[in-house]
Amino acid sequence: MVKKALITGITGQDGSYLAEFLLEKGYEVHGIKRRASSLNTQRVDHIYQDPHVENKQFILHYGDLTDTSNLTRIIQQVQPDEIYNLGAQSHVAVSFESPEYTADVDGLGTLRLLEAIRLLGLEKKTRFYQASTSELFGLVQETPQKETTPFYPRSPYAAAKLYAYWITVNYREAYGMYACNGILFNHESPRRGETFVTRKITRGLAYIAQGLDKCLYLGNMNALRDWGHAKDYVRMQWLMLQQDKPEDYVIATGIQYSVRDFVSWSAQALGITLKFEGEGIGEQGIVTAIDGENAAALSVGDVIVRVDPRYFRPTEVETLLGDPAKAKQKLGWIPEITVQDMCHEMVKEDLSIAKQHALLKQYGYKPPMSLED
Ligand code: NDP
Ligand code: GDR
Repeated sequence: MVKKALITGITGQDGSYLAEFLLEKGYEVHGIKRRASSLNTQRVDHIYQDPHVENKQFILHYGDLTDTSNLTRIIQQVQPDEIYNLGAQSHVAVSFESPEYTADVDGLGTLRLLEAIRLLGLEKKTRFYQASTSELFGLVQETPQKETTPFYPRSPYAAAKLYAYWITVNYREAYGMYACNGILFNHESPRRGETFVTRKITRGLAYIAQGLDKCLYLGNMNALRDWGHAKDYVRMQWLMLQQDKPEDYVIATGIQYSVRDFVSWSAQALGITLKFEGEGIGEQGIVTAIDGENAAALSVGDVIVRVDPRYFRPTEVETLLGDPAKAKQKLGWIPEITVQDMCHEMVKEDLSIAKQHALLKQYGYKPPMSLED
């Protein structure tokens, strides 16, 4: 029998990698996408299958985590063996602007899925994965953070995810459902949304290097994060649902760097050496050397990074560092891609996009045929 998976958030970073991974494993993959006024399926377009093809392995359904009847109908129709709840308003800073919506999607959305499984009598058939987060640890009570570390959420996003975490545990205990939380630390990739800090840095510096922009404005560059690669982390999401009994796992690399480190590596990958001067709001990243052609648009002495307090959060999570010992021991999981290699991969992709835009600009947005070369 072909296994069926249903992924919420399939159009997001993790959803797209997980869909690829499950398709390779022979799953029939169903995903929920939101109706939007412009196309929002770019991350999964390469695995899209024409609706007229027979025996399709990849099927998208319109839906929304705020819509109970829609979710229930999709689950009833698909009868999934596994549900991966990756859909969320996932931006921490945005959650301060839209706290109620974030609670509805990230908190109640999880309850809606669990209730649908129960109402449809699928408790014993459908396994459930909840995308929990290191943001639950927030104002950290212990370092490194592990499965038993107390939570202290620091944003409406984290508070909503806290509800989702506990309701998942509760449905496991109350109804014997196979439901688990992956407490994932930050993970990134070239498919990361453009307003999360890593992608904002790689994209921003690539555009600056190509002369398409002047300066990258960031918030708290002292923030420390434990960054991994999304490809490594979706493997774990699947592994968690393949065990004899459902449990919650911390997924992290166990290594921590600052946002400033990530800026330095990204600049280096473009042939730019930066020195940081000043403190707090006055901190600047100044070019001290340029190597190669990628940053030919710049000169030594240019200030290309500045701090803008608009990116500070009302309550910040200053430091996160995970202890993935349980996942390593019980699931045999070891991350394969280092954060430095991931940074290089992201810069390479963003530089390629920036170069295309630079050419389009140079040719007045009507590039000659030679651009195909
Ligand atoms: P993304 O922001 O890239 O993707 C979020 C997905 O959720 C998108 O497909 C988005 O759709 C969808 N979505 C948003 N709102 C709704 C809604 N109301 N109904 C249905 N779908 C919705 O997130 P990631 O892929 O990075 O993360 C996946 C999950 O893992 C999220 O739940 C996130 O909170 C969590 N997480 C992420 C970590 C990370 O470092 N990446 C770490 C720990 C947890 P659309 O494309 O239309 O916007
Ligand atoms: P985070 O990721 O909040 O950890 O949530 P993000 O990349 O947004 O921020 C990481 C750290 O960088 C600091 N920072 C900035 N952040 C953004 N977005 N933009 C800036 O200009 C900037 N400057 C500094 C932040 O203050 C923060 O300390 C991500 C999301 O994917 C969540 O969904 C997920 O749950 C957690 O990771 C684990």
